[in-house]
Amino acid sequence: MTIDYLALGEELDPEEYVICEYIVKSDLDIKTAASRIAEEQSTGTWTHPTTLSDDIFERYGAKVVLAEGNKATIGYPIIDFSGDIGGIPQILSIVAGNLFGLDSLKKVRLDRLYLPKDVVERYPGPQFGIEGLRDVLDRPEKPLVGTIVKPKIGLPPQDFADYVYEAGKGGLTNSKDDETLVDQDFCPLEERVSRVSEALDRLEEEGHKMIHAHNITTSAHEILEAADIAIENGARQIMVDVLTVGFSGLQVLAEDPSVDVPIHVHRAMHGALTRDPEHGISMAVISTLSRMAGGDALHIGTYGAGKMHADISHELICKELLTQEMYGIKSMMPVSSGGLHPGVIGELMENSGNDVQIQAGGGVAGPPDGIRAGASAMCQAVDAAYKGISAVEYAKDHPELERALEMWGDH
Ligand code: CAP
Ligand code: MG
Repeated sequence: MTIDYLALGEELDPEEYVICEYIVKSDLDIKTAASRIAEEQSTGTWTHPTTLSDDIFERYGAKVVLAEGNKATIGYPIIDFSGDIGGIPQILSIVAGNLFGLDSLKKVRLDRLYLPKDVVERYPGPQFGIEGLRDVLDRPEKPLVGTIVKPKIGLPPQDFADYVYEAGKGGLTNSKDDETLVDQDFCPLEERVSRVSEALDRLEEEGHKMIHAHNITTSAHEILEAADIAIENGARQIMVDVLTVGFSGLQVLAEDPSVDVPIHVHRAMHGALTRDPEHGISMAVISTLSRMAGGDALHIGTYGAGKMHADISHELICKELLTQEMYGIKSMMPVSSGGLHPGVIGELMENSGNDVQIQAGGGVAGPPDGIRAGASAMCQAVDAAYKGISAVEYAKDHPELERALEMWGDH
C-alpha cells in the first residue's frame, strides 16, 4: 500500500481543515519535504506503518495542498483536533511539534495558521478587546498612551505607585509592570497592587481615568491565586507573559469568572521563535492564538519606530489578525512598545492608525524634568499625530514635547 500525502491543487474546505502555511528550507525537493511534515505531524512516522489503512489516512491524514518554491501549505482534518480536552497545547503539538527537529529539514517556519469556526468557537476570545478597553477608559477614538514603570526592577511599592500617579497626571491612560517584575521581595505583588490602586483612585477622584496592568506571570498551579491577590487588592488590569506562562495559562485566566478585568499580554521570549524569517513560529500565529485564548491587548511591535527588531509587513499582518472579524470573537488591542519616545510617534501612527496602545518606558522616564513631564510629552506627541500636525510644529506650543524632541530628535 502506498500512502501519498500530496493532494496538490486540491481545494480543502476551510471549515473542515486546520490549514497551515510553512516556509521550508531543505535539500529535499519541496514536495517531498512537505510530505515529510504532513506524515510526521499526522498519521505517519518515518516508515509506512502496516497498521495504517487507506481509510485511516483518508480520514485523519494531513494533506499537502501546495508545495512550491520554499512554501508548503498543509491541511489537517478537523477531526484530528476533536475531543473535549487538548486545547491550544494540542493544536501546537500537531501544527508546530516534531517537525522543527526533523533532520531532513534545515529550517522550517510555521508562518500562518487558519483555524475553522468549529475550533475557534471553543475559545473565549477577549473579554474586553478594543471596545471594552476604550469603554473602561472613556477614550473612544484616540490611541491609548501608556508607560512601563522603569527601572524594570528595584523600585519599592510606594515609589512605584508614585511613578504611576505622576504618569497619570501627565495624561497617560495606561501603565504596566515590566515583564520580569512579579512578586519580588523589594516590590511584592500585594503591596504594589494596593499602592497603585490608591494612586489610580486618587487620579480618578481628580478627574482622570487610568488603568495599570499588574504582571502575574507565574507557574500554572498558582496563576489564579496570583490573579485573585491582584484583583482583591484593586487591580484594574492584569498582565501575563504569554510565551513563558503558556497559552493555556492565559486561557485559564480569561475563562475564570473571578477575572473581570482586562488582560494585557506581553510576548517576552517571542524573538526565539519569531526572529528568523526561515525558522520558528511567526508572530502572526502567536497573535491568532493569544486572541483566541482571551488576551485583551498584545505587543506586536512598533513598525520599525522603536528599539526592537521589526518586520513591518509582518507586524501589519499581526495588526490585521488581531482586529479583523474572527467568527464573532472580540478584537484585541495591538500594543506598540519598545524604545518609543515622542519623536517617533508620528512615524509609528502612520502604520498603527488609532486602534493602538502606545507605550514608552524609557521614553517617559528618560526626560530630566520628571515622569509627569515625560508623560505629557508622549501625550502631546500622540495628540499631534492624531490631529495630523507634525511633532515639531506642535512643540511650539507644548514645552514638554519641545524638551523631549531636544533630547531625542524628531525622526
Ligand atoms: C519597553 C519594554 C518592553 C518591550 C518589549 C522593554 O520599554 O518594557 O518589554 O516593548 O518589546 O523592557 O523594552 P522601553 P516588544 O519603552 O523603555 O523600551 O513590545 O517588541 O515585545
Ligand atoms: Mg519590558
